[in-house]
Amino acid sequence: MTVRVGVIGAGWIGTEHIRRLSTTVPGARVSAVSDIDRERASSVAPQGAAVLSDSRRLVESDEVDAVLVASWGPAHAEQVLAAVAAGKPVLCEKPLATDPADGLRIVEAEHAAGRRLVQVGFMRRFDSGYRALKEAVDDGSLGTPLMAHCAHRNKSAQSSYTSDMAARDTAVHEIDVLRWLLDDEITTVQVLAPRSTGKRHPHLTDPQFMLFETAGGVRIDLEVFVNCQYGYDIQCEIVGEEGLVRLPDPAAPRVRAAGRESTAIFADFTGRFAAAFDTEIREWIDGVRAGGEPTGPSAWDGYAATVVTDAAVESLTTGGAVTAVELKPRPALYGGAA
Ligand code: ISE
Repeated sequence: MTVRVGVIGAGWIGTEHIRRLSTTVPGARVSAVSDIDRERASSVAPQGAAVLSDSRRLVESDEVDAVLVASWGPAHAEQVLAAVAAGKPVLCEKPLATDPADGLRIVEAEHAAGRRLVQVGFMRRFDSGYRALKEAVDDGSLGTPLMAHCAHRNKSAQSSYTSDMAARDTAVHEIDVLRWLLDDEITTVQVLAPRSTGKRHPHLTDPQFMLFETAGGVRIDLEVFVNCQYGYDIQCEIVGEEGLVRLPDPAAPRVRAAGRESTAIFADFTGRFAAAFDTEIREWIDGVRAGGEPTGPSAWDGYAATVVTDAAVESLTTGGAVTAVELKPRPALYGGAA
């Protein structure tokens, strides 16, 4: 069976996923593309794919078996809810929702449907390095995890990047991947602002230093620095009672020339996580073809990440810690007791 995928959103990530689905992921093809800018949708749609400006018509089309949401973040929740209502598997680029209440509506819609249909595009869970960290944490070789030390560094941020995006658009990846690595929920958040870099746009607080604590007592520190200048650099170290595991830097050749040795550093996430995106989309399609429920990040993970990023923005705004990050009871559909 070839999965006919409808892609909502013809921006950069939507175009990238259209390329993946059309060239590198077996068992899928793009049967429809929608964008509010119909011309943009038409410019990236594969030959033979329907071109629409109305995402709801795409979701309801008989030519669409599964939906990939890659539109503007605030539009995600309604588009995901439409896919759930249509009973169609949906992969939604982060964020699942820009408001925790909308994330909860999606959780409740899946709960009512009695099955998972939603997967959220936290692609780091598909990165080979993070999967190796998960194995080391799960096999007990570190002992009980105690701390995590992380850094999320971007080379530079555009003028449209705002201080709250450090949590909502950037740190959200660590928030999800650490919940997954530790199998734990984040209950406390504090955001501190070191001296700002002179390399930032004036409106931006950059870098930001984020401190988290989990329900199980693990302490996490995360440096978010989106104007680091030297490259795209992601670091993660989990420290346990008996050992630690560190995210490997991507393999890169060591060049010796002119009396120096150097290795290249990726410029942005598109190169650093290209393989993770490929794996994420390939495994999603494999799951849809098998007729099973999605196994990647769930609507609950998307909801939880939105609650925590809201708390981080609140802490940045007030300057204080948010010590009671509260989630609704986790439904059984997502491994909870509710
Ligand atoms: C971007 O949206 C991403 O998702 C990248 O992974 C992250 O590194 C970057 O800071 C975000 O703006």
